[in-house]
Amino acid sequence: MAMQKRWAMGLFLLAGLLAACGGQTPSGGATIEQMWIHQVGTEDEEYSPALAVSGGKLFLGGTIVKEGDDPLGFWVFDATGNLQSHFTVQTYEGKDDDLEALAPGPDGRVYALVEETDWGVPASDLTLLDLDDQGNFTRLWTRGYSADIYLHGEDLVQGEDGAYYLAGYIEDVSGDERVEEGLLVRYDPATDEAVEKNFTYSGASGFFRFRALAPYPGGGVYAGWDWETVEGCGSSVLFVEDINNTTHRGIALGLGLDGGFRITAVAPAPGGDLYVAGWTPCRDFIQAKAVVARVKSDGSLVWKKSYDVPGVPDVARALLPLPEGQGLVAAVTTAQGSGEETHAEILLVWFDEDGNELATATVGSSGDDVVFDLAFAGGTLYVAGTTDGELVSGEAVGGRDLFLAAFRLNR
Ligand SMILES: [Ca+2]
Ligand SMILES: [Ca+2]
Ligand SMILES: [Ca+2]
Repeated sequence: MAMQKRWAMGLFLLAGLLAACGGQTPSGGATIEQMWIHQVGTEDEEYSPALAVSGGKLFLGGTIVKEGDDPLGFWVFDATGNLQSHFTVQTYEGKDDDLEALAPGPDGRVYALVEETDWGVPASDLTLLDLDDQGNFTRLWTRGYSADIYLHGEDLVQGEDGAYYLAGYIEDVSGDERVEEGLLVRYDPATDEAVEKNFTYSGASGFFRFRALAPYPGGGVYAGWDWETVEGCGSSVLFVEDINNTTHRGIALGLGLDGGFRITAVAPAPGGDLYVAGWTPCRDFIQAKAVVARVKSDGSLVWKKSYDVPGVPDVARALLPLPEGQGLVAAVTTAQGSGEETHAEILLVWFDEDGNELATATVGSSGDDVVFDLAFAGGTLYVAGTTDGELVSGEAVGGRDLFLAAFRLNR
């Protein structure tokens, strides 16, 4: 009886959420079926998770906030969810490490994009690590700046040309006004050479930040960036065919209409189109509604879906295009409950290529559950995020933790 009541309450909340989102109940029998979930961490706070699959192993990493230097924490699982190894990494004595992104590397290793902040200078460097499943690492590339300049990493992908592209921005507080410039780097492991580019809009001053990358056909990347000047704020996409040949297109400009759009993810869609995700309006995060869209390379809209609970931020954070015309999965952090009981919850949405919802699933505890990253391997969808609740009975570790969940997509 108690079980039935709890289940009914869950359905009621889910129905309320979908109604609030303006969503429709998916039909056609497709499901997103949870296979397993693990909550990992330490007694300290973990945040900023990233996920990569390499050599059949799942690398879940994040930042551990401790007294003194913040190390990186990694938990490596096999494909069925058995923990294989756990280790911490401190790249440099006296600095705080922040994990920004992971990408599959050669021979079952991963590449990790890490910010190293030295609060004594103060400044932060950006570094690219080559890391194995036991915590051994080498530095592939590091960029340091002088005092009052902070480098921020946001995304890392391998291009079809074999090179790795990393993106973020340079925050400069050394002058009277804070300035931020986009930073894009191409690192070629075959030659160990890195090419760096700084980006702003034609001399305008303000904030320009790369947020998301996806491979461009044949080499290069699609680079989603956001901007903020006295005139307003918004996002668009650069088509970086090679690091010296960049075309700017107004891909994301219309997605938030006059409220402006903040891009968080970009992914290739069939026929040269793009999937994009993010939130709007760009100057009011508390009111944010999540947006997932497909656009053509000329910027015109193919379809757009919004998810919104009024008064709380809803953010579409990650996109995963599926192989063989199976559509894509989007991960949204939204709200569950009401009033003082409101807490963050994760909504996974499986779309077909035309933007129809095939299936949805929620992941969450009674605490705040936030999604950061998605991966797909061997027909299984993997989801990484943070929780300050108890996602798995008996497995909670303490404070905010990381989680990794596996799902089967049935159609
Ligand atoms: Ca909202
Ligand atoms: Ca929750
Ligand atoms: Ca913890």
